[in-house]
Amino acid sequence: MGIISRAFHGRPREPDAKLPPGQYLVHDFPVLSAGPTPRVPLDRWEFSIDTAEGPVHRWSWEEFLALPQETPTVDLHCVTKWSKFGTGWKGVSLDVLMEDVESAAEYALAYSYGGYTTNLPLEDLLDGKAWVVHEFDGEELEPPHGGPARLLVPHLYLWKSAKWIKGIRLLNEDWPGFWETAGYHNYGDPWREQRYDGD
Ligand SMILES: Nc1nc2c(c(=O)[nH]1)N[C@H]1C(S)=C(S)[C@@H](COP(=O)(O)O)O[C@H]1N2
Ligand SMILES: [Mo]
Repeated sequence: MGIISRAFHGRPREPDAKLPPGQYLVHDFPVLSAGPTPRVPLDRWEFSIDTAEGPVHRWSWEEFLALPQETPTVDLHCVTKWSKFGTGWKGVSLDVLMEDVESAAEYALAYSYGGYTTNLPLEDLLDGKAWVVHEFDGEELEPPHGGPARLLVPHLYLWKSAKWIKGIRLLNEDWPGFWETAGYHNYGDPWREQRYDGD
């Protein structure tokens, strides 16, 4: 008996420990955008870390690509209930981008070309938990999925992973972003099913 019958007679599958409550698995990669896809020419692209007083750091596309790169493989969880396992990315850790930023800020507001914003505690961007990525699955990131570059914060619902990212503003108080002011949960932990305000 070959591989097929072995798979057929295999142990019943365990409930998937990698799937947060209320989520189902997809194998395609849905696109969810609240507006049109902004087109950002690379010679005009820039990414900044800034405070209310102004930019602390700013990188051109070439400068950004010259930073140390990582290739995280992560699971994605969208608040609309699809999850996608084992997605492969390439980009720069927020730990690198924040390396010599002196700030007592506790909050971050990611903002994008096109005007999208999303807020999160600064600590959720640090310690290997977040990246600004520019490649997906070995190819340059397509504009519908946030190219040239998007934020990737896989431990929170995917609306926190701002596409077409332009910068991160460091703040002493929390400023709710686009979906957070529209009734979504302020934090968005998929394991605690924090989908909407009040969850
Ligand atoms: N700039 C921007 N980023 C965004 C969004 C958006 O509308 N604009 N949508 C968010 C939401 S709700 C989700 S689920 C994911 C979808 O990412 P994808 O289109 O690559 O699947 O992007 C997030 N980042
Ligand atoms: Mo979403």
